[in-house]
Amino acid sequence: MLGGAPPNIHHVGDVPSTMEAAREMLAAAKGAPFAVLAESQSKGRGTGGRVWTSPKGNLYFTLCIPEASVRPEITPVLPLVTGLVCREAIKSIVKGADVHVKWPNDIIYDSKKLGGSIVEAEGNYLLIGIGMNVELAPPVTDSGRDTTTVNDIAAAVGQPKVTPVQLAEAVWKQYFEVLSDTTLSRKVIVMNFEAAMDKSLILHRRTPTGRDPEPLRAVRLNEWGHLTVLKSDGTEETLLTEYLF
Ligand code: BT5
Repeated sequence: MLGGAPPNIHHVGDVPSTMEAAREMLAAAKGAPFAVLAESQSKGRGTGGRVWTSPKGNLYFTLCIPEASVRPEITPVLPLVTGLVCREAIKSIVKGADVHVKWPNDIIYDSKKLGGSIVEAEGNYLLIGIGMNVELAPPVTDSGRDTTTVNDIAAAVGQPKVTPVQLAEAVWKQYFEVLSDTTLSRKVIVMNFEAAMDKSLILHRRTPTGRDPEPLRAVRLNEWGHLTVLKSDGTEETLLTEYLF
């Protein structure tokens, strides 16, 4: 039923974070899906309290989905769904875009970070926060990897520039298509994510002060979407909650 819903996107200017802007709109939405798209954020955030640098020109989007529209089987892998949806949204606009994902929540192009997502729950809603660099690639201020933009991809494949509004509408469309597809099992989502991962990336565990020097490589995902990595001593380890640069 949600599959064909036209995008209900509230456009706002500068906000601290679209996550909080969306929270303030939940009561008025009365259980219907909606989204917030901001021009810029003064306190954009990533996971674990990290900063999401949010100048004007990029996409800052929070999609608010009634919890009841997400099959319980899918809920544990929503970060993976979100990465796949963002990848498809970019590919639907920039034909031939060679975009990849990095476990659990990053969008990658040319080994650089293009975007990321966070999933939060509030009342009867799931809040899917998505940041994608469209025009500007902000320098990272911590140990994160280099950054890139959707319009770097467009330039590389000789296609017109993309706007945050175009991308937001494509994310909306793809997200509800995925949620309405009742044949899409958790296993298939995990397989699709694994197939879209850039396994050539050198990964590092995040530590409270930076990043662990040991280089890791993604090997495979299990049915819950947990990543097994290859360590420098040749042994493997399955990560449950660690986040990686
Ligand atoms: C993420 O966190 O990648 C999730 C980012 C979610 C941002 C969206 S914007 C709309 C909504 N409203 C919000 O306030 N947030 C969401 P994480 O995996 O923890 O990555 C954070 C790390 O990415 C930082 O520590 C930096 O290294 C790097 N980073 C920060 N800003 C970046 C940017 N604009 N582009 C690429 N990398 C960035």
